[in-house]
Amino acid sequence: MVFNRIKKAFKKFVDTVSETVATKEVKEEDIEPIIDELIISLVESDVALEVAEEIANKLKKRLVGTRVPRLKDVREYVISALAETIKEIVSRNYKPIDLIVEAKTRQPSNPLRILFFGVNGVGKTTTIAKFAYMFKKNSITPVIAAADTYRAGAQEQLRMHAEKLNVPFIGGRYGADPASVVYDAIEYARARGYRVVLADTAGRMHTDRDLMEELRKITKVAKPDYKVLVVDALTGNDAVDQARFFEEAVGIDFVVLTKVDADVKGGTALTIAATIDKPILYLGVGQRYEDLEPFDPERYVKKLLEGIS
Ligand SMILES: Nc1nc2c(ncn2[C@@H]2O[C@H](COP(=O)(O)OP(=O)(O)OP(=O)(O)O)[C@@H](O)[C@H]2O)c(=O)[nH]1
Ligand SMILES: [Mg+2]
Repeated sequence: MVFNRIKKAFKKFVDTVSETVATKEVKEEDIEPIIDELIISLVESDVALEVAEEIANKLKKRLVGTRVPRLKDVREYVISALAETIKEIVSRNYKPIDLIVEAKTRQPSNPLRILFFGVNGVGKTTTIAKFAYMFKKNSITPVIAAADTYRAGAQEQLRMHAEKLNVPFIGGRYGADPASVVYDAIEYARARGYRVVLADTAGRMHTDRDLMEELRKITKVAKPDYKVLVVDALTGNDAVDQARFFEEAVGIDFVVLTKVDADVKGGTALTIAATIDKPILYLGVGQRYEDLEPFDPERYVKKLLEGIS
């Protein structure tokens, strides 16, 4: 995780507040300009304006009227106010789900179905390979359904992962009905006692009505237990629109935020956590199978503010 830009924004805020209110009571007029500056730098770090404003208001409430005696304490106080504020926001919609336990308690006749979708190139297929790896590490072999019958090379890409990971692969011919591919994979899992089906879908723009309708159809047929929106951390503010459209079309159970390792701005996670009432459950932090981390609000805040004190 890099998050350089957003880190800088928070550090500057802490520095300036600490200098300004060294020995006196924190007054609204003292920190107003600093707060305004924070809002701008947050927006420049891919934090949605409404979220930046929420952070600012919460910080103001926490800080104004406080009397802190010594310089060192001011700094500590500001950092902890910041940490509390961010934690509050990222925890708001957070609800952990233990997919391993769920899979293990599943009747083989009723496999756990997880459907992945999102716009083009965000990392869906890679994320599915990472999930397959995670399940295998926990002694659960998933079936992979390659319901991207649309993009040339998509089938081969996922088939290669399945072979490397040694998990069953159910695909379809180019142009085949993606819903039937998922259906076949579920039937395959049922017949052979596999407890998990991971279904990949073609990348689609959230604004493309036909493709969204197709996704709705896949959902109707597959009846997924979990509908997973995959979002690229480098997307910035558009992530909110993506989530809203997919939520409206098919519903979202949780979000996987990918390419966090390449995200120099760092605000997308905050934006998503604050604006979509669905949890981020995993972060993609690289291109290897191991590069999938459970999202944890506490750890996220710690990383975000690391090095600021
Ligand atoms: N650095 C980094 N790269 C990633 C991550 N996840 C995926 N990628 C890369 O992003 C590119 C696209 O990944 P795919 O998994 O093919 O994306 P997709 O959403 O399936 O793409 P379409 O099927 O074309 O819509 C690949 O080069 C991946 O290696 C991640 O967490 N970090
Ligand atoms: Mg793909």
